Amino acid sequence: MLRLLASRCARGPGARGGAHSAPGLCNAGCSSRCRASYASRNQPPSSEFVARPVGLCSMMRLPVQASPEGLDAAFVGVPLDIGTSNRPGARFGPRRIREESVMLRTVNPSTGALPFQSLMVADLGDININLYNLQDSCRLIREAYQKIVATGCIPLTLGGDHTITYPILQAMAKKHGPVGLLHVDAHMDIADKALGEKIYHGTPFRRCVDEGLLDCKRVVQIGIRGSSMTLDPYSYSRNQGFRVVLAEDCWMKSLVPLMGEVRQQMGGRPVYISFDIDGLDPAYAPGTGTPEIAGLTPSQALEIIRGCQSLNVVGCDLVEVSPPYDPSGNTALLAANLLFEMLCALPKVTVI
Ligand SMILES: [Mn+2]
Repeated sequence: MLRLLASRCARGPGARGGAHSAPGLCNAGCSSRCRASYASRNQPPSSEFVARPVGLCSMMRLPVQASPEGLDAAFVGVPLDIGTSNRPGARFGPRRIREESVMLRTVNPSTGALPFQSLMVADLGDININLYNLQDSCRLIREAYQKIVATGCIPLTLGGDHTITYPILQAMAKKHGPVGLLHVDAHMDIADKALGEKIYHGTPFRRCVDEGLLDCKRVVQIGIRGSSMTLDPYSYSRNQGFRVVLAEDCWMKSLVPLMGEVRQQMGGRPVYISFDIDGLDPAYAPGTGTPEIAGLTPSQALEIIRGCQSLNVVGCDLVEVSPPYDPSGNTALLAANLLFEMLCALPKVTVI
């Protein structure tokens, strides 16, 4: 009877710790009988039994909970955009990404990854930020991430502008020591300051270098392009030991060979993935703050993320989705899918 209920229900044990759910109810409105009948890990509900628009708007319709205790990985929103230099709107990114994530299913037939059979995953909701103070927002983000990673939970972050990666990496380095970084972006984000300010979305990796948060011999920046104020804008990154892969060196190529080299370079030590959606071409991802023409394709993005399988990934983010510039929702849809692919590439995910 229980087996029958489980196979027909297939909603998952959504009630586990659901801070925003009534006891016994998951995001899809599932009864407590479902929880008793199901395996011990959360998973997105099947659209065979639960209509896609049903449920609270969480990432992949996973249960929302306040505590990272007991989780192997968690989606976390950071709705901050006061570090943006041009178009604002990334504060709405996490909600929009969650909305489009309703299309995501449980397994990855392309890679054979079974993330929800391998890991306990939930949505931790959003980090509260101070909309009127960027420094204070960084403190709030750093403190929240220190608590998340202290439990062993791997955060997958829904941004938010790229400023947020700086306090996240502070928390990462506190736990793991200097980390390797796979950074996909149109921009290197290594400016020293703008308008006299040392913290905004153009400086996160400069600040990380200043504070020794990165293992600079294991930093790779992919998709870099666009006009500049100097003819050698790459010198700072290269002088730190970063590998800078320009977008034009990726055009019309598979990035599988590049990722083979990246895996060699990263080895088995901790790696953080920071994916700025503007690394992709604005034809695919127009909803972003600082678009640059002639970027990467979605299939190249998949090659990059899938190429991280087997690495010691300790955290990931997907930043700079700006819904006001994303009328079709395609940018958020792409972001939701890339976050799913990151989940599939985490260590301890079974691959068949
Ligand atoms: Mn960026």
